[in-house]
Amino acid sequence: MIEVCVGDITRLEVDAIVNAANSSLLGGGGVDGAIHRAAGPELREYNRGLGGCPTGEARISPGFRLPARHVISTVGPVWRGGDHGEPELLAAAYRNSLELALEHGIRSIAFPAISTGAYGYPLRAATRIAVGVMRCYEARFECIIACCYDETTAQVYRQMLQEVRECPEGGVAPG
Ligand code: AR6
Repeated sequence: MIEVCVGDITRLEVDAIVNAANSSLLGGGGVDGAIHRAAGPELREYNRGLGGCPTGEARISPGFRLPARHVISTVGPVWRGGDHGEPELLAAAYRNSLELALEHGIRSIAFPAISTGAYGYPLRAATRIAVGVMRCYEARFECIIACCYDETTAQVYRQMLQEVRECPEGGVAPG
């Protein structure tokens, strides 16, 4: 099941929340800042030992003071016009987060709209990729939540879930 919710991802009681991090994994603005504030300084300390994360990959940490049991940090691409491998890297960020979750027995997981804030990825194009990958993993989780910070983003997700109803060829929906 894929669910769309509107609100603050740091409040969700799920097995894992995903962080739209930067490659340092040491915190930043946006959802990354919110997650580090809510998890406490232990998250930064723990992540220091992970030694960073390249774009498209994912790393796991405990949730510390969060209601979520784990934080999966992934790094989405910075939008540079669309012909610098952005779609593949964004799909990889979602896919690698979900694969890591499966390895750790995670059954419920919530994602923010990765790369669509400070990293500038156009919302509709990013959402098509997010939903495409989520469809491919849907059956292996109890629940995959698209946690949108605003209603506009949630509307785009709801519409995309109607358009992309199953796992697309190659994991990334065309267009
Ligand atoms: N809960 C859910 N979604 C949120 C929250 C929240 N508490 N706060 C913001 N969002 P962004 P990016 C939404 O900029 O584009 C950081 O500095 C936000 O409205 O957080 O991947 C990192 O350190 C938007 O829809 O992430 C990196 O340097 C979405 O989360 C860089 O920003 C993603 O926006 C990553 O940029």
